[in-house]
Amino acid sequence: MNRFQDFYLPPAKSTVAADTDALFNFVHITSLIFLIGIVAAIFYFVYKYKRRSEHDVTPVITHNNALEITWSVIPFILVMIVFGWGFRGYLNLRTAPTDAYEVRAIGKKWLWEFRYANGFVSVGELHVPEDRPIKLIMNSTDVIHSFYVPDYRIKRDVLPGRYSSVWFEATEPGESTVFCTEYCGTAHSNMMAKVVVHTKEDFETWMATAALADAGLPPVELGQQLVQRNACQTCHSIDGSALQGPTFKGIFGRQQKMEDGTVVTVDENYIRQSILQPQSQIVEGYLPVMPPYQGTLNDDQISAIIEYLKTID
Ligand code: HEC
Ligand SMILES: [Cu+2]
Repeated sequence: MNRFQDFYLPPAKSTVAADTDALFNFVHITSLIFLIGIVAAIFYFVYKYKRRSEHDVTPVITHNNALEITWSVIPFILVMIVFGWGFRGYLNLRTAPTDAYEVRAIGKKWLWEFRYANGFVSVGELHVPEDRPIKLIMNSTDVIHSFYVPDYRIKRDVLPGRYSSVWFEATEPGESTVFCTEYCGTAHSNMMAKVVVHTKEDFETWMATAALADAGLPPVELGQQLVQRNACQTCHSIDGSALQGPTFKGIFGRQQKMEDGTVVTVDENYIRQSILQPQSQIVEGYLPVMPPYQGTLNDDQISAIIEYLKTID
């Protein structure tokens, strides 16, 4: 059964998933029954009505009321069932329960950013409690993206200059993957995030500690946390290996050659500029895939990251 599940549909981990899957299965199985029936009928008729002698003549049949009504009414009923069922599901997906917990989601080339009521911001990770409806209020800072969580059977476009929303209720603690399903440029296929579902109690603790965590941390430690929380390490290693971006190892003070031929020394202002507007100077040999953190990281946070980067050598 599990192997079949893997092959067929992803695990169903939201309250709406079962109904969506039931409709999907209904369409799938009905189509299969018709496919088999029609193909069988074709073979049967080919055999039954094949020409048996020189004198076989095709009879003239103009129409058959009973047959015509049957083959119109049955598909009509099936289509109306699919329509009614689908429309009910669609309305349910479009109207979030009024007690939903709201989180802001921002799509940008090429990451997902989440902002919570207590001011906490996380990149690439959406933290939610189980058994509670979550409403995402989404927008994009550049092009059209699309927020898709297969495990929850939800998908919704994320647009620049306008809010869209989607809601879900996770049924079990664990992790699920978010994909961007609207082609948005070079690193579109990397534009993923995960939903981390906590039990109710864990979520309370997470909320309380996440919001307070930054206050009073020494800059280097805060910087290290921010680098993790903002998914920098998906593109920057600290061990000297080049990922999508240059390594952070020994970054401070090194000479870096740019695409336009200039050589810069990595100092505070260069790092700050690289984080806020990465496209303004591109390091030679790399693609312009780093998302701008303008609006995501404030001055204190950038200073902390710089302090942390100084320590990696
Ligand atoms: C999607 C991948 C990606 C992510 C995420 C990312 N970067 Fe980058 N970063 C790059 C690439 C590629 C370059 C080189 C091209 C350029 O200059 O824009 C770069 C360049 C840099 C540079 C200049 C490096 C040098 O050697 O000159 C700094 C500093 C930097 N990133 C910091 C960060 C920080 C801090 C974060 C997290 C807040 C981050 N990056 C997140 C891809 C990424
Ligand atoms: Cu995208």
